[in-house]
Amino acid sequence: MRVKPNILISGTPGTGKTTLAQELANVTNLNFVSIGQIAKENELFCGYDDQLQCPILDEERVLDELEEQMSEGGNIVDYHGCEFFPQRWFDIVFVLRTDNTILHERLSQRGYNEMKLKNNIESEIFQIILDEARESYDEQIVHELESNTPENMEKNIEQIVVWVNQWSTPAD
Ligand code: DAT
Repeated sequence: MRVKPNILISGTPGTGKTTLAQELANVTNLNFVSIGQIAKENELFCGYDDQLQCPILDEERVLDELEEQMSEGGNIVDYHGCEFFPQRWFDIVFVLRTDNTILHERLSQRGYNEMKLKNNIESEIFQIILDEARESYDEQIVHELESNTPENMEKNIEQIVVWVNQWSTPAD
């Protein structure tokens, strides 16, 4: 049994996962776990996806790398996918959602080329990650969060902090 919860923050690139997860880690006593960063630091890749134009994660090695830390609890995991994690790892899953025009602007600013932009915007339109989350976890623990404005971000942080505090103090 974990004494602190594990949270998954997922969503299409640019929806605000890293911003939300880092801010949450600052205001709670949970660890920020960036899958991308861990993969980079430990070279946990096994190829390159030409269509999505990003390295392909060596999922098995990522899971091995994180198993012990996840079983201890107290982690906020940031990743633009969710189906390969074991269901037992997470107590709650948030999928951030952003309107197309806003997402387009954020990803253009990030310097994504036309094909990468198009693939990611389409992924958001077809709610690929939300569906993936609903298929991979108990629907009751999967929550869609709007992430268009700083006000959305603030409200999401507030709500998740309340949830974390309630989780840390189980009822009698
Ligand atoms: P991700 O980790 O999902 O790729 P990010 O946290 O890096 O996304 O955010 C991408 C950019 O968008 C970054 O400049 C911060 C901004 N942003 C994210 N969420 C936002 C929100 N709810 N309101 C305004 N700006 C936001």
